[in-house]
Amino acid sequence: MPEKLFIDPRKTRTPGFIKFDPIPVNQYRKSVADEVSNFLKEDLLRIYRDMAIIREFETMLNKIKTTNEYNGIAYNHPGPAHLSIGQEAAAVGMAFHLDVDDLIFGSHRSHGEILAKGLSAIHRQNEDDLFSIMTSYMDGVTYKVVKKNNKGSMKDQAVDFLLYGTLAEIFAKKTGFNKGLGGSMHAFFPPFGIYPNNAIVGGSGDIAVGAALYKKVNQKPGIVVANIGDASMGCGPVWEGMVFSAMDQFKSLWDEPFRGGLKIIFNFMNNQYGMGGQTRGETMGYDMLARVGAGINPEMMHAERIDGYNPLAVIDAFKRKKEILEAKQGPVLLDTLTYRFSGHSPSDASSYRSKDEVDAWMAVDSIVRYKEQLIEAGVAGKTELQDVDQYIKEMITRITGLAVNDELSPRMDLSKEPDAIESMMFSSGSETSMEDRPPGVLLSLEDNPRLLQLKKKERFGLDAKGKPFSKMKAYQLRDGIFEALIDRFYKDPTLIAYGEENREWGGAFAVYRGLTEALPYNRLFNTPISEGAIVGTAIGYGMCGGRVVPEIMYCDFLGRAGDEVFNQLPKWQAMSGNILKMPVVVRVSVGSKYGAQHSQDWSSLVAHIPGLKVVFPATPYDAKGLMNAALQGTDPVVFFESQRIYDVGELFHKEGVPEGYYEVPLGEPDIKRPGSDITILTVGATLYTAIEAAGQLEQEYGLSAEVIDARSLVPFNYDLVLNSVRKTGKIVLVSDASDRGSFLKELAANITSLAFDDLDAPPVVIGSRNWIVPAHELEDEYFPQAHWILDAIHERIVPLKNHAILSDQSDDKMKHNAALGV
Ligand SMILES: Cc1ncc(C[n+]2csc(CCOP(=O)(O)OP(=O)(O)O)c2C)c(N)n1
Ligand SMILES: [Mg+2]
Repeated sequence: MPEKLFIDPRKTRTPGFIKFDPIPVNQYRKSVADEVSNFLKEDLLRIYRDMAIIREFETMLNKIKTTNEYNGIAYNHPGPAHLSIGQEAAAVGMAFHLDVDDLIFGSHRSHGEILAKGLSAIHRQNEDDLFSIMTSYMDGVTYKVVKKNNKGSMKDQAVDFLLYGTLAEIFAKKTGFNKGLGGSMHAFFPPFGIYPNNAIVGGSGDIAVGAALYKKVNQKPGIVVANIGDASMGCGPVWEGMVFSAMDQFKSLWDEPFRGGLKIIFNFMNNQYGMGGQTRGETMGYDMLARVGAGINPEMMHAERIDGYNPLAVIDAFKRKKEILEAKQGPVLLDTLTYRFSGHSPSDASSYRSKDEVDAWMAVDSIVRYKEQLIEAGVAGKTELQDVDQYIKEMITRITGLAVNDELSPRMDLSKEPDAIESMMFSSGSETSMEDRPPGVLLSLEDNPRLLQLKKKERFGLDAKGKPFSKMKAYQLRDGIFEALIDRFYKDPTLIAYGEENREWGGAFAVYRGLTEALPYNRLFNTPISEGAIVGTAIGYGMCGGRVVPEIMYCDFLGRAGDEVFNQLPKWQAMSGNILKMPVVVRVSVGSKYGAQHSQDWSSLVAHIPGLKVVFPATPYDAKGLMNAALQGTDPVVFFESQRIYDVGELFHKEGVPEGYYEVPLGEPDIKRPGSDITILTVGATLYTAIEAAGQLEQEYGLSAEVIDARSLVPFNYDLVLNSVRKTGKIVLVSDASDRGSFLKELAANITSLAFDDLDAPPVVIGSRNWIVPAHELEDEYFPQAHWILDAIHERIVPLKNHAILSDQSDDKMKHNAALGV
């Protein structure tokens, strides 16, 4: 099925010009007096109240950070507090028109946005809904503290609840919105549409796009706003997120009702500084941030610079931009101009800017100016607004008192509950489907051309005489992954898969052949070459409640998705206090033949990161069973697949690969060849190297080797391996990962500790060389070979009679190489 667009050389080679439309800059100049007839009085007052609440909240934190005291309440907060004093109008203006279903994502400086969106959500919800949210969220733990100390209306209590939940979270209290595991830079509260804030600059730039994708694919109401700083414009995830969000296919190839632009606003909270670097005039060259929209799509992302010092200008812009999104014309870029009076953090000496500059912005302080306008327009009197200020001070004082109180607001006691964080690293769910509705498919399963082909294949790879079937005839490892995936696509309507060349191409290495015919674009699509956004959007999609399989074409490209894989995917379940789930299975194909940047096995790097499950199947039976288990779970799984064995048949599971559904549990190694004299534990494709070595050991030296396939790196149940070592007293561990720092060293160290008395010699680890991967023709000198295993056994475990050494596997060689750093 070729692509739909015919690329006509005559048309594409025609001369012309690219034309840009003007990008509006600060076009809204109205004041309260101009708008008084267009707003309810209570709304105009609410704008003031919300800005003043944020100002007082941040002022309180600033005092606590700098003087350890606020209104007579003493407290020491050693953690971070990136304050947004000065930026209140931008936050409140952003939230004013957002519904509860509209989601915001943010940054390290997002307290103001949390409060603004929360206050807007409280305003929009009825008392019953608020009561139900507060009593059910974390079993009402947060609400209990608030309720005791506020006997006011449900809405009043809800405001206390918002302030308290946020502040307790900032102070790392168990009663905070994320049980204190998120803290200042990551606090969030999904029931009010407040999604993760991210301490990695630009981290929300692609995750938020995934949330918008979730809404589009699953037809959920609402838009998504990524509140990110101006300096994040220099970050890869932000660019990748914008490019991904503007893909032509949304408007051209996706079927109704999925067709149309993503409903996302990249709202750059442009306070004109990074930490101290000026984003205009120093660290970037865009002159005006809004200009960048012109580089993304012909609509120029409907980019605009707006005056974030006038809340009415921001409200006006969000109203107009929301309409654009609802008309499916997104994405949108807003350059919301603002300024922070506070330092980057309270310890900031502001050496990078002049006092004159700060004074000039303070002179146009949006809260002071708006207050004057309310009075000038006759909306409120001076004393009425003073009363509001007084009320807010009392409220923040009351909330601060509650949050610093260690009895009412305890911290997690890890000496009494040592497993508290441990138990939150994974959600460990088992969900056949993330939502109950029919899946969108184009074909019945019975008619799928690949499944029909597979019916003719041999599901056990050896014939009656033990001879392997031809590659054409044998059911292959790639078929196992395909069968698991297509099965889940027909069970879980939220499941989507995407990556580079996933559709017509059939996915990397033909794993997805047969899916294009079965699935509409909204469930299987090609992405830009944006590995960061491929994983980052999947994270956003997963945390919103969908199941997703992003694909990384070569393991070597994982580096491009480094932040997403190392910092985002593994952490949000625990950092949310287990509020979020992350049913994301990242398929990573491990290459060979293509040299230094296409052939590395980085499974060890991934296994090092807490919060990820890591599997590496080596047989068709395990590939299907492990993929089924990964897809049934609710945790992030990095699923490694070796290109060298995509076409192997099933050589171990005598009954063949079942046509029906079964799971191979994550974390359970498997004996692939029983033996009694020595154990060989393998990861991934080295299973076959070890089987070859085991054959030679038996034939040439009369040694019986037990070969165990690890199958998973994380989790890992040691029992099977320990039983084997108890029997053999010897173990060799083999994987294609580079030897230095390989995950095998972790396994070896633990086996030494757990089975010390059973071992005749220390475990021996064999990995690839600590080199660049050379050309295919030289690969045998790089990847572990069967004779390396024999040489290592001979040199380091037990001498093999008359053995001729072909490679140097001695301790001396290892020591020599370590000294050289290779
Ligand atoms: C990836 C990354 N690099 C650097 C930092 C350190 N850092 C924290 S905030 C910040 C400046 C961010 O500026 P901007 O995005 O404009 O947001 P603002 O602080 O102005 O709100 C930097 C460099 C970080 N947290 N993450
Ligand atoms: Mg900034």
